Amino acid sequence: MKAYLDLLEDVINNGVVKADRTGTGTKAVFARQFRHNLADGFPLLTTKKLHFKSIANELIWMLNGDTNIKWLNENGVSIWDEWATEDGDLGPVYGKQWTAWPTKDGRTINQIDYMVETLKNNPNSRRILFHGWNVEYLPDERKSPQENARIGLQALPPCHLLYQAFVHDSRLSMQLYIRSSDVFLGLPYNTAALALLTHMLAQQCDLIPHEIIITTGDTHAYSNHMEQIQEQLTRTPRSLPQLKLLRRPASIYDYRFEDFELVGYEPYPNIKAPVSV
Ligand code: UFP
Repeated sequence: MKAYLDLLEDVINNGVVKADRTGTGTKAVFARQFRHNLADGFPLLTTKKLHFKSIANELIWMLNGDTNIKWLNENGVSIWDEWATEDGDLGPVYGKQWTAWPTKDGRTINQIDYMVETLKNNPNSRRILFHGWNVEYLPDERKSPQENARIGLQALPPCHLLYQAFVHDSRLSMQLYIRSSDVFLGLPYNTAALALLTHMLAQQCDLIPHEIIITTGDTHAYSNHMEQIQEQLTRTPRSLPQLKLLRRPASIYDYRFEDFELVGYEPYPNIKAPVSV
């Protein structure tokens, strides 16, 4: 994951000082891209320990179209808690747009079904993608996340927006566009989740997982993450773990955390850093 550490250095060295919504302040560069070949291992950072269970369960939750934190909490994931209403609701966030995008005549469209079907039946298509940025449901920025969720808007607008697949020689590559990327806390999660989704889609569609490419828009390091980033840059990456899929579930919606085994994940200790809400 040298590409990731290079990106951290890029943001630190070339970032402009930029105020942001949270009031914390950032150093930011605009528009970056990095790629990783999944044949080289599963891209879970080794230079600090990541909680793979949160990453996997959040992805399973999104694929199931769930937008309430109850199931996440029951499965040991608390990353969405600050944004939910007292009932645990987040409004029509990722999972809703991915699997039940509402239409003007009251139907819903499952973009994940479309993705799987097209990968199986028309892998040369240049239209194999799904999108989370449904402008009708973006939050009203004058309201709190909870107020937005209560009136049927998203508690948070999506950060990872647009997922596109490319198939050649039965090898599946995936590109993800992230409009706003917190390089220290968010990006390692987003990278591992994209890799996991690529493995799952490949398994379901009899393809070989190949490359993942992440393209970021506002690519930033928060001013209160600088020491943590310097610490991380002193660490030499170790060899990446391998991901094993222990079962072939009936569909992309039927994975459980127990279906994944990470072999050889030996990271440095986690580095704590404050989240700007
Ligand atoms: N963020 C990520 N990745 C995510 C996610 C959030 O990096 O998957 F959900 C970060 C980016 C930014 C903040 O620092 O969360 C969102 O704030 P804003 O909506 O103002 O871009």
